Amino acid sequence: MLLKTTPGIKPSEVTDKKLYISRRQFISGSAALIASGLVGSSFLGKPGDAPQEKLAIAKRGEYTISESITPYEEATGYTNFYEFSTGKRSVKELSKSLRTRPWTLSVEGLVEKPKKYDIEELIHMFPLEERVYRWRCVEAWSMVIPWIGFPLAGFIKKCEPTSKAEYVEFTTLYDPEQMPGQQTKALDWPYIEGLRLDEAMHPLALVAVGMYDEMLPNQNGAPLRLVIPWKYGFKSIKSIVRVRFVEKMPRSSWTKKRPEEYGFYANVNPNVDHPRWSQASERRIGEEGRRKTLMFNGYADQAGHLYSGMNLKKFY
Ligand SMILES: Nc1nc2c(c(=O)[nH]1)N[C@H]1C(S)=C(S)[C@@H](COP(=O)(O)O)O[C@H]1N2
Ligand SMILES: [Mo]
Repeated sequence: MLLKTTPGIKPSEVTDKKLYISRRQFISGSAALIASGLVGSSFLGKPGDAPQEKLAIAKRGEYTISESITPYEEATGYTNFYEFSTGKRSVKELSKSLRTRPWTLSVEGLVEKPKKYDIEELIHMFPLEERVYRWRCVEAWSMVIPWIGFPLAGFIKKCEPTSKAEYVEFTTLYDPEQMPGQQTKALDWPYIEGLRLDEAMHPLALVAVGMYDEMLPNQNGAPLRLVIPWKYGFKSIKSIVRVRFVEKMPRSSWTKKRPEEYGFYANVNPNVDHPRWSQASERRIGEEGRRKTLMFNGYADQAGHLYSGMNLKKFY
């Protein structure tokens, strides 16, 4: 049932990585940074062009796929983060000044172990693995991104949800001074997302703290965000400050905004059109033409069983 493990890195990926590393070395003027592990936080959350700190990765995750990786510049330059802007190419610049240290993640609700976690504690709590995942936005573009993080399931186990907990709700930082998009009515703030507890416990669900060997850049959701690869991108909430275990299905920001367009489940599904466009195909960023969208974004063998017996046209 598991995805095939990639035995090595493809030559195309190696080229991409070398390219961006040498570019970054050039910017920083320091090769030492490249060699540094998970130490020293002087660069973290620092505004300006400070390069991202490298992350020490414990292992390559078993769920990694072997498709060509999207160029770093696209994955970090074409981002959705409405707290900063609805313009995908504007977020990178506008999010530079977001302070990601100190950062606290609060665990609340139906759990035996409610707790406020400091981000440093969280990052060091589990071995970090790299997982190359297909990434699909509801707007019909896709990427392939090497995320770095730890399984959400392991973290949830630590929280010890009670038997009453059916769903997990996630909340993004609310700070309109730092996040100018929150001064607009683009969405109902703060950004909220949710998962059924069994979805959240699925081994593919990742808490990402990095990508492409580095700490997460602000525009991609620093210091920690979800990555749920079988769902549309909007389920993968960025810059999380609160995890709450609840009995009832959380009302996410997107389902509040347009319930007829964005459902709670948001599983990638080529057979269910978005009211304003088809979901049958996608544009892979960096490629010519379009490709057919795969059921559950290609993760049907792994995650499909979570929805057996459900009408996926009704529960979109
Ligand atoms: N807090 C927050 N999380 C968010 C968003 C957002 O606007 N705010 N956008 C979502 C959408 S629509 C997508 S496609 C992905 C994009 O992630 P990426 O920019 O890292 O590729 O983040 C999701 N998480
Ligand atoms: Mo999206």
